[in-house]
Amino acid sequence: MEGELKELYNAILEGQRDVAKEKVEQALAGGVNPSEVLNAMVTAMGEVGRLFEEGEYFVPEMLIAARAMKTGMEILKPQLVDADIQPVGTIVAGTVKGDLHDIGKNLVCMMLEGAGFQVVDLGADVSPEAFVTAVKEHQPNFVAMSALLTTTMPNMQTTIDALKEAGVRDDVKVLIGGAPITDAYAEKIGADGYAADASRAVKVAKSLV
Ligand code: B1M
Repeated sequence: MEGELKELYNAILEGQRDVAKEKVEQALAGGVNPSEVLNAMVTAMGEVGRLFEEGEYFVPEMLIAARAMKTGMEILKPQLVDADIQPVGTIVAGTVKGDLHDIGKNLVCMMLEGAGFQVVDLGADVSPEAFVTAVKEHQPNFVAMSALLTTTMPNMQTTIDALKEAGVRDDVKVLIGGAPITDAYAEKIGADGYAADASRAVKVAKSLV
C-alpha cells in the first residue's frame, strides 16, 4: 500500500476522520478503484481489531477509528454501489427489546461494516417482531443481537423463538453479544455464535458466513 491509500490507512488507524474523508476523496478523484479504497480501510480496521485484542487499543480508540471509517464509507458507498461490489454478507442488527444500551452494538455494527458486511441497524429496544419483519425484508445471512441487561437477555431467546415461529430461523445465523452474555448462554438459547467484543464479532461472523 502506498501514497493516498497508505495515508488513508493511517488516518483510520489514528481515528482522524477529517483526514480519512479527504484521503478517500483524493483517491477517488485520482482514479483509484473504489474496491482498493475499501480494502485500505478494511485492512486498517483489521489492524485496529488486532491492536484492541492485544490490549494496545481500548474502546475509545476503537470507536474513533470506526467513526473515521464510517466517514470514509459515506463517501465511498455510492461509488461501491456503482461498481457493484458485493458485500461479504448482510446482517440485521439490534439491541433487544427493553434495552436502550446501544454504544457496544453501534461499535459492533461499525466493525462489521468495516469488514465489508452490509449492516441493517434496527437500533435499540428492538422487538422480536421487528427482527422477524427485517429478516423477511432483507433476507440477511445474520441476525446480530446485543443485550446489556440481565433482565433483557431473555429477549434474545424470545427473538429466536419468534424467528422459528415465522419459519425463518434456519435462513439465518444468530450472533449474540453484550456484557452479561456468555458462550454457555449462547449455546443454551440455540444461538450460532457469541462474541465478547466487536473485534471478535467480526471474526465469528466471518467464520460463519
Ligand atoms: Co446502563 N447498565 N442502565 N446505561 N450502563 C449497565 C449495563 C450496568 C452494568 C451498570 C451497572 O450497574 N454497573 C447495569 C446492568 C446491570 C445488570 O443488568 N446486571 C445497567 C443498568 C442497571 C441500567 C439501568 C436499568 C439503570 C436505571 O435506569 N436504573 C438503565 C436501563 C435502561 C434500559 O436499557 N432500559 C440504564 C441506562 C443506561 C444509560 C441510558 C444511562 C446508558 C446507555 C446509553 C447508550 O447506550 N446509548 C448506560 C450506560 C452507558 C451503561 C454502562 C455504564 C456502559 C455501557 C457501555 O456503553 N459500555 C454499563 C456499565 C458497564 O458496562 N460497565 C451499564 C461500552 C460498550 C463499548 O461496551 O456495551 O459492553 P458494551 O459492548 C461491548 C461488548 O459487550 C460487545 O462488544 C462491545 C464492544 O467491545 N458486544 C457485542 C456488545 N454487543 C454485542 C453484540 C455482538 C457481539 C459483541 O454480537 C451481535
